[in-house]
Amino acid sequence: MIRAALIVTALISVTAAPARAEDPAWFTALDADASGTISVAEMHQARFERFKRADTDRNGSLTRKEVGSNGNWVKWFGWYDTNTDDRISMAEYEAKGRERFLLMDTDRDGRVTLVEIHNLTKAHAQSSRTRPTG
Ligand SMILES: [Ca+2]
Ligand SMILES: [Ca+2]
Ligand SMILES: [Ca+2]
Repeated sequence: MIRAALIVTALISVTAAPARAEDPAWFTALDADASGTISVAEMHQARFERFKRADTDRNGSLTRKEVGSNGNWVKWFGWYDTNTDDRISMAEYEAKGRERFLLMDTDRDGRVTLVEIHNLTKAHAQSSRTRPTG
């Protein structure tokens, strides 16, 4: 679970623009209906569009060449590519997206709020400070 929190925090930090801490730009960008929560559908839509933009040859998978110099993709390429065939398929991308959403949706109501993200970040900060063994 600590490892999961680490992944989420790392993903948040690479996605996040240096906006106001209480209202990050990436959150408002994802929150299409400005409800203050991100639903699975909103998350899915945003992620799908990002994938489509990167998939320049439109074959439904991303190669290292396609992700090119995009730092976030390059950094997380191996994490997304679960079957290590050196390409990220839509299915792999979706699976990781769901995994990430579930990690952030701590009360499992199908929506991610800023409070949940803040609690997660705080929990991570605390676990780093106390340096648990194992
Ligand atoms: Ca492609
Ligand atoms: Ca793959
Ligand atoms: Ca929730």
